[in-house]
Amino acid sequence: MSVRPEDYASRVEIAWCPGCGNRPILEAVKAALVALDLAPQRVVICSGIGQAPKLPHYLRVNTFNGLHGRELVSACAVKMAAPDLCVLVHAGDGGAYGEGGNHLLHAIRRNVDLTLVVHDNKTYALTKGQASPTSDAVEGTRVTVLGAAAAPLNPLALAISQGCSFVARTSSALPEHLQEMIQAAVRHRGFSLLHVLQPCVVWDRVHTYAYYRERCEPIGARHDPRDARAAFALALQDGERIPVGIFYTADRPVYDPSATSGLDRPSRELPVDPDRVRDRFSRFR
Ligand SMILES: Cc1ncc(C[n+]2csc(CCOP(=O)(O)OP(=O)(O)O)c2C)c(N)n1
Repeated sequence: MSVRPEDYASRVEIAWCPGCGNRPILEAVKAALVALDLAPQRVVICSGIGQAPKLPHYLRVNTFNGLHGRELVSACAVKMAAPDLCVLVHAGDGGAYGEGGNHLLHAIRRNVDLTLVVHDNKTYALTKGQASPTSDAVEGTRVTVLGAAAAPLNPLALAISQGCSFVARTSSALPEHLQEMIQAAVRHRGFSLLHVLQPCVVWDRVHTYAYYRERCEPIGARHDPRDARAAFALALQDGERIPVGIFYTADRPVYDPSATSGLDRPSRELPVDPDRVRDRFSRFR
């Protein structure tokens, strides 16, 4: 049986602004999962708090909606308990690189087999436009009126420096490329970081769809994504052109806690004793 787009149709009304850069990401995720023939039952999308983390609400899919910046924590737990499921994480640049920065480092280090899609609108959109870890000049925001005081983080250089086993960049302004990159990230075995440059139509008047369409440039065929130094240099590239595509891939052992947990099966397959669970929870009453 092949999977159809209707299988992912959710009845939840979309609360994002018209033209929001999250919308093309939602469409591309749906198209990618259908193209990969992944039934919704096989997919879990974890997210936290923010505009980007609303994405799984708009798909008929398994979801865990947790705390801001802790989306990787729940995703790692899901993957440990049910390694056969396809796990994605959707986070804003604030959640992924600010509040959740610590978790990102350790997910990279462990090489947990999941895909983190970061919706980079260069602002804390849900809380009304404060500077985020990737803000450069925050023009148009009524909150951070003097602009960002600190230099922006370079998430791709950071991830490559830590040996992240898949690092790619794309944009909401390039829907076909976006879908292609999501498919590649999901297919990769190990931790995938997909950085998506997206406009925020309310709080940022600079980084529009046209801005990204004019500047994004596919990485040339001469780049070898297995070459960490070349990937790092590409990630540091500064200027008018924004390289998009796969920066870096590496074959690294995937995190497998079964070797040290003493369990012979994923915890999802272990029998559950309801009395014991009730007893555990009663301690927190
Ligand atoms: C630990 C914690 N810090 C701060 C907040 C407040 N807060 C909720 S959403 C948000 C901004 C989200 O920005 P981002 O993660 O970039 O996602 P976006 O809304 O831009 O998609 C903030 C600061 C929170 N809920 N929890």
